[in-house]
Amino acid sequence: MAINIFNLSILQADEEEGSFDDWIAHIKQLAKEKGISDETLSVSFENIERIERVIELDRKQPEFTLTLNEYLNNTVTKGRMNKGKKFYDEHNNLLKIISNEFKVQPRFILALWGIETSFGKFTGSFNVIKSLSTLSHDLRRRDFFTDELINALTIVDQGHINSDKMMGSWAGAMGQNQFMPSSFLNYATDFNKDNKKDIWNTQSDVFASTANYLSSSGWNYEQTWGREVKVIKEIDPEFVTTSAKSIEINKKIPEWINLGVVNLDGTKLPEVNIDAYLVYPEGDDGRKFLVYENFKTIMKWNRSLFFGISVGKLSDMIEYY
Ligand SMILES: [Ca+2]
Repeated sequence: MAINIFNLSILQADEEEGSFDDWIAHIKQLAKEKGISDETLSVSFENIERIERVIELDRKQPEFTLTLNEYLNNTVTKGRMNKGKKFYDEHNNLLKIISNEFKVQPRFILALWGIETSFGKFTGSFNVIKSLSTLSHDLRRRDFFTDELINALTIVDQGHINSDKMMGSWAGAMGQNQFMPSSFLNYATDFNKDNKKDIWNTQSDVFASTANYLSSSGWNYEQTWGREVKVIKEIDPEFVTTSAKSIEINKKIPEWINLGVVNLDGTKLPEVNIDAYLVYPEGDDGRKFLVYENFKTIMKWNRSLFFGISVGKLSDMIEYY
């Protein structure tokens, strides 16, 4: 999924939810004003209902309690590596063409596909119009989910998918690369030229959409994501990135070498003059990573250091192990 939506905000005391039916009437009016057709609205809201399970899932966020190692054990598995390699073979020609066109290495397209949906296996079982209607009615992040609901209706209106086939996660992340509707509108790509951007069932559209997201977000084809490192000298804590927010303190790799950063096996880092960030996702005592600009691009997809590291690690395993 392309964003974190886990900021528990305090609800305004004077705000009230109002009835779900009134809310949907309001959404329809809003969508109409945005130019969405009556037909799309009547079909999309034909069987509309509030899904309580969506609210339940919104209120509990299991990822928070995992350590990095637990997180990686769940996301970067041998099974995923093997599947990634198998799909790399199977789709080799297509991946080469897309990789060349968008300037993104295939292993990152595969890794995101693997992490997001286990290579298209688990794409979510919620109707996106229903889950976004539920979340936009709820007060916790009403504005955000209202925008995404209007975006979802726009996608239906453009004819890319029927509303009853528009499936995704409880939070509205859709298809094999779990794009939120806003990401879909910005980055989804009709690679097989059938006039539908289909991230649910068309493999070339899925790969090209992921590649387009990365390349439009600043991907550098000449570089990789980063690496796990050791730090053998005392280092100024000011230089260290410990949360997704502060990933701004960059130095060139040769400077990091002087500051005592080495490969995990103790060998010297390559003396390449590129920007890098020293990341301690779990503080001083945890694992340490030196990451490059592409890591920041992966974090535009999902602003979590754990997520970025898992994508990077899986991409390495698919290509090199
Ligand atoms: Ca297509």
